[in-house]
Amino acid sequence: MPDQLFGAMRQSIIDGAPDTATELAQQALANGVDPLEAVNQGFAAGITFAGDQFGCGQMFLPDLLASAEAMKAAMNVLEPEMLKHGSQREALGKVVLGTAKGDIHDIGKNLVATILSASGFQIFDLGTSVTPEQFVAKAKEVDADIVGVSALLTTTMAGQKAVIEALDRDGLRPRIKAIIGGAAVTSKWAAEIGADGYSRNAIDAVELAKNLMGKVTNKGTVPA
Ligand code: B12
Repeated sequence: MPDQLFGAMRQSIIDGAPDTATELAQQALANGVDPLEAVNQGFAAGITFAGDQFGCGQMFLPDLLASAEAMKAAMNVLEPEMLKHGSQREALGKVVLGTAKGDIHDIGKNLVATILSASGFQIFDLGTSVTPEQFVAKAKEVDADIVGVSALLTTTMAGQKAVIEALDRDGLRPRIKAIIGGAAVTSKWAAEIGADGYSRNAIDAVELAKNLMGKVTNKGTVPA
């Protein structure tokens, strides 16, 4: 039964059918399916397939937009449920999140925000196309522990580097840790730009953030 449901979820995204995606997400919750599993095994598989089709010219932008709309519709049902499942309410740390300048992809970044929040982090989400100056200003304003920058385009990955450089310029690192992610990003790129961490998905982002917090419990005394 879940396999069939996951298959239908995947297809609803490929078809760009938000109403069906909404119904399937609701059905999953009613049947006790873990919302994260519904995303990973169902809906995200659909958006990845659509992206691959787009990448090789088999799908055009309006269809990809329709797929993204369907994905958003499913996430609107599932994300509040993931937040409810978050048992830990003690604040583990403050995370400023956003998508790099020039980049409007936010589905993955929103998922990271939801899972981190459900795991006990306080999230300050700056949205999409965020400049390095905006990241720095928010990090200072809220006394952030971690700044996370998402980038889905090879052209906007440079924005991740710019945020790290801006944090360094203001002397905010190493106290504030910079983490990056997004489909185009690799651990090699993370190392190259001196990021404090990288993760391939939202679940690993939680481990990453927790590990980094372990290292920064005594603010200001962490060696470079
Ligand atoms: C959906 C989508 C869109 C939607 C975005 C809707 C939205 N609100 O986000 C729309 C249709 C608007 C769109 C537009 C464009 N897109 Co687009 N899009 C995608 C697609 C299909 C899926 C992305 C997605 O949501 N994945 C699902 C989520 C759950 O996964 P994720 O984003 O990877 O996030 C996970 C991890 O990466 C990680 N993560 C993400 N962020 C962060 C941050 C931190 C700090 C951490 C730790 C972890 C982390 O955790 C997340 C959750 O597990 C990808 C293909 C792909 N395979 O990625 C193309 C893709 C990224 N797009 C692409 C392109 C080219 C474009 C356009 C330029 C197309 C155009 N000609 O206009 C525009 C860009 C506009 C802009 N300026 O940003 C290319 C990029 C090529 C490249 N290498 O540069 C891709 C790869 C498609 C392709 N195969 O060609 N797109």
